[in-house]
Amino acid sequence: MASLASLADSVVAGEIEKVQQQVQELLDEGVKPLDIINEGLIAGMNIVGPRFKAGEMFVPEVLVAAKAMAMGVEIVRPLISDKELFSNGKVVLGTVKGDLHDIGKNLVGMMMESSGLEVIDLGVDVAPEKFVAAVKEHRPDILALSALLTTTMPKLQDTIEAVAAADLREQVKIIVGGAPVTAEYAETIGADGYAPDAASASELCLGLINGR
Ligand code: B1M
Repeated sequence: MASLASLADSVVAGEIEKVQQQVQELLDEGVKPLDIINEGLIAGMNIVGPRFKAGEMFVPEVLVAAKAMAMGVEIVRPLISDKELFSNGKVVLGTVKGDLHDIGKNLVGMMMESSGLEVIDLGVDVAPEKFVAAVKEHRPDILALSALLTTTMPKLQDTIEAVAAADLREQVKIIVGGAPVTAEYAETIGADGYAPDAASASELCLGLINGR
């Protein structure tokens, strides 16, 4: 018989079919959809995040675990409202202009979603004005910018300046990350925060949203 704890274990192991089967079994047993998400699927990703951060799990394993979680969520999703699912806040995320790297950004987005944050992912090669338009449209709590090239790091600053020029800087916290980015650099360009990896990025968002 499936349990929420065994579902979490299946997410960690990246066993997609088992996850789908267990989610269905739990629904048939009458377990609440939101409990399946929070105490089964997300609980699994909450184990993955720290293990990845500690170097005990690697990118391919994290991607498969995230995929397993997403396939489970897909079954339960139609039974839950957005408000219930994404109760912790909203993030607009993207890789800056000129930069096509998205593996790390996608991991960041997955970890954020598994922390109960709604993520609007604008993709790669996102111009400052497109970020500004998204902040106007979606009114996120956090704008999260990724850059993987030393040549595109200046676009982080350009984006922050564009948000300020549009008079939106007070409305949104801006965080930055990506392999060449450092905490010192983030401070120099006026970001509100920096995170070195995907698990820390979602922790940082929750901290900023809750005023910590
Ligand atoms: Co590119 N590339 N690449 N590349 N590439 C690097 C980044 C590079 C370090 C390789 C090298 O030379 N050793 C180098 C950059 C050098 C530099 O600027 N100092 C480089 C280069 C030069 C280039 C090209 C210019 C190569 C060329 O064409 N001459 C070119 C540029 C294209 C462009 O963007 N305009 C290019 C192209 C590509 C591919 C398209 C082939 C491919 C990208 C595929 C894709 O993303 N869909 C690619 C890849 C795969 C890499 C490497 C090998 C791996 C990057 C990766 O996905 N890492 C990379 C070398 C390396 O890192 N070993 C390299 C795994 C990922 C999980 O880690 O992205 O760091 P990472 O994300 C981490 C953290 O950084 C952090 O969390 C993630 C998870 O923990 N993080 C955030 C990321 N974003 C965050 C945002 C946050 C917080 C944390 O808050 C908002």
